[in-house]
This record gives sequence, structure tokens and C-alpha cells, in this order.
Amino acid sequence: MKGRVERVKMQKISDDGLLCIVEFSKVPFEVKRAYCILEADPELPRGYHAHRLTEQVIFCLKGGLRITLDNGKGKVKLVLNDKNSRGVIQRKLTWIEMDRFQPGTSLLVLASRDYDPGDYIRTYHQFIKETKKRI
Ligand code: T46
Repeated sequence: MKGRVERVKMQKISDDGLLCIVEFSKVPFEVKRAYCILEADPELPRGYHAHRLTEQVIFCLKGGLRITLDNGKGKVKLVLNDKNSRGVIQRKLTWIEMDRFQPGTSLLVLASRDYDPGDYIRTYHQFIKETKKRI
């Protein structure tokens, strides 16, 4: 899926601190939920799942990490850090792995649906099975 990573701009304004702004009109889905991952443990990779229906955009507010996105046909690995002002979109049925967290890494995630554990595909085998069904 190289070259097909979609991004959303986060505006950053330096004043006494740093003001970070996302206009929801720039997000290509309706935002229903926002959550933050603050001070992610550098020793603990996260993700290792896909969503059946939820779409997300992930912004790095502080620090940095590596993200691997996999749509079942190909993978892309990218570095997301607080120098990037554009968040990464994770479309539905896209496997995500997040690792190489810098100390203190903090993320903002905007999601298209409310939290639903049933929306998660937790094994890579099941993910491949469901991506094949989609065709
Ligand atoms: C993702 C990555 C980037 C809730 O109750 N509501 C929520 O909205 C979320 C996101 C989580 N939770 C509960 C469920 C678990 O008991 O918080 C606990 C940790 O969630 P999870 O193991 O899913 O955390 P991550 O960091 O592996 O994944 C999260 C998101 O769940 C996931 O959608 O893409 O961050």
C-alpha cells in the first residue's frame, strides 16, 4: 500500500506553548470519538489489530513512533513524530502495528465510531480471512 497513506493536517501555532488544531471538516469521515495515548511505554508495542468498520486518524503530539499499516495486499512502514504536522489515516480493515515509541510519546486519535470491542480483529489470520471476503 506504499504511496497510499492518507493524511490529515494538524495546524501548529507556537505561542507561549504549542497550539495544535484539527478542523474536523478536513477529516474524511464523521468524528464520533477522540482518545489520547499519553506517555506510551517505549517497551510496549501497541495495536496488532484491525477494525472491521472504524476509521481513525492518528496524530503524534509529542515524541515519535513507527507505524506499520497493512491492507492485506501490502504494507507500509512510516515514522510519525511531533515534527509531522499531518496525522495518518487508518482505514477500516487495515492492520496496524505501533512500535519504537520514543520516551514520552503522546498521541491523539480521532475515530469514526464509538468504542466497540466487537469491531476489533485481533489475529492476523482472521484479518486476512476478512480482507479476502471483502473482494
Ligand atoms: C487503536 C490504537 C491506536 C475503551 O474502553 N474505549 C476506547 O475508546 C478505547 C480506545 C479503549 N478502551 C479500553 C479497552 C481496553 O480495556 O481501553 C483498554 C485499552 O485498549 P486497547 O487495548 O485497544 O489499546 P491499544 O493502545 O492497543 O489500541 C488503541 C485503540 O483501541 C485502537 O483502536 O487503533 O489505540
